[in-house]
Amino acid sequence: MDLLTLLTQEAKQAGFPVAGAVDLDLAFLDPQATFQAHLERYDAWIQSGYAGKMEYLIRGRDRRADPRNVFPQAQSIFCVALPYSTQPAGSISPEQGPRYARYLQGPDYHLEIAARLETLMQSVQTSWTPPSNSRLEWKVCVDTSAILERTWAALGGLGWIGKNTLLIHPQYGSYLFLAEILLNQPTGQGPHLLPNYCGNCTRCLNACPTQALTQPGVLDSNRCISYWTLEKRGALEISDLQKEKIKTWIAGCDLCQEACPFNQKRTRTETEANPSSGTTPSNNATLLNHWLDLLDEGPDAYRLRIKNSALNRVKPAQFSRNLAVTLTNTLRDMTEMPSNAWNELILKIAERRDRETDLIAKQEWQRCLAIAQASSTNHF
Ligand code: B12
Ligand code: SF4
Ligand code: SF4
Repeated sequence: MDLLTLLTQEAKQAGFPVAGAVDLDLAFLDPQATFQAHLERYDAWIQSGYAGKMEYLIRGRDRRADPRNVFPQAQSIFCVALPYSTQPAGSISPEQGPRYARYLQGPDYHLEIAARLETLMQSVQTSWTPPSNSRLEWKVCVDTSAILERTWAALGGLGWIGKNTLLIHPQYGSYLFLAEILLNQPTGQGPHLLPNYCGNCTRCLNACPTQALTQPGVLDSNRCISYWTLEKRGALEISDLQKEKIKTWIAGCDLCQEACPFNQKRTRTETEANPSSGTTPSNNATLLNHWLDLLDEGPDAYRLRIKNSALNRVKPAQFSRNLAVTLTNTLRDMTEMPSNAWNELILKIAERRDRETDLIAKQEWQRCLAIAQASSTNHF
């Protein structure tokens, strides 16, 4: 069996229903120059300042320009996609608690996917004989390597890049994790793009509350809720009006994906066929979703809670800041709350502000307290 067929078969068995490969020299010599066009887009994006404070994207530019700068022996790249749960995470009711991005459900995907791909490669190594005088070598990348993951996935035929900038598979939609195996062997496969099925649709652009999608396929991170809540450390450096747009998204944002018809299609298929999803579904113990429980939680308890979750990217002070902002955003809507519940909430917010040691988060708690006091008086 040839290497690509074996890899694809093993990937399916390991739970990756979508996979494909590209040889690097075929991609670089492609007369359509698709890879070069993607790289130009990347450079233009960085030049526009759309990376915000994500300096690692600027630092890693040259590694992104050629995967051989990440793994010198690389001759091909095998790309996989793992669908994650389409079920909303956290609390759907703003009065009750915050929302989390869907991808945060279940264990940390970086570790889980890397472990699965390493096991897959051990199995491939035992059953595939490389050409004489060579041995199979590889490097597994999951999100954190300086690789243009969506570009390679698109070149490998896993999906197209939508107007929301995400890789979309016609059947699985965009609720997907992407990962790659850099291989020191060729697969014989050149770039093979899927058609772009976005057509005249602009639902994602319309659904984005902050106009972060400045034009189809271009995202300004400085305006993106996902960037603010997951990546931006310290002060948010945005206006109060922009803070209000965060609503109850405490970590990540799925609005430009919820709007996408290709994700709704998958949700429907799942309800009909109920196939097992790629990762473990919602776990409320990890994605704590009640305002009062969250108000009581200290930094150590937070660290323990998110230890095995991808939420560990969000540090305790950052999470505390996000909690203050999202709770503030719901206070004016808590019209039905009885006066004793308001008193309890205000007391807890004041205690949280007093306990907070991070200055930025403390400022957000002070703002939260002031708005809680004002909102409670309006209701009585
Ligand atoms: C930085 C980053 C972010 C930033 C910036 C997002 C962005 N759109 O670039 C922020 C923090 C905002 C973010 C948010 C999210 N992210 Co993110 N992020 C990344 C990361 C680390 C790098 C992305 C990057 O290089 N951006 C640079 C810009 C220039 O990329 P771009 O606009 O998409 O354009 C590139 C290509 O898509 C292509 N291209 C796009 N359109 C077109 C059109 C044409 C004509 C051409 C020729 C080329 C082209 O050219 C560019 C060069 O590669 C990747 C992992 C990785 N190593 O790649 C994950 C990754 C993109 N993120 C992911 C996820 C899940 C998310 C969120 C959904 C999380 C959430 N729920 O909050 C959101 C989605 C927001 C959104 N609409 O993009 C997944 C996406 C999976 C998928 N189906 O595509 C990735 C791949 C991680 C992973 N391994 O699974 N993310
Ligand atoms: S993740 Fe949210 S804020 Fe960012 S582009 Fe999508 S809808 Fe807009
Ligand atoms: S919402 Fe419409 S335009 Fe946006 S990515 Fe999905 S299909 Fe494309």
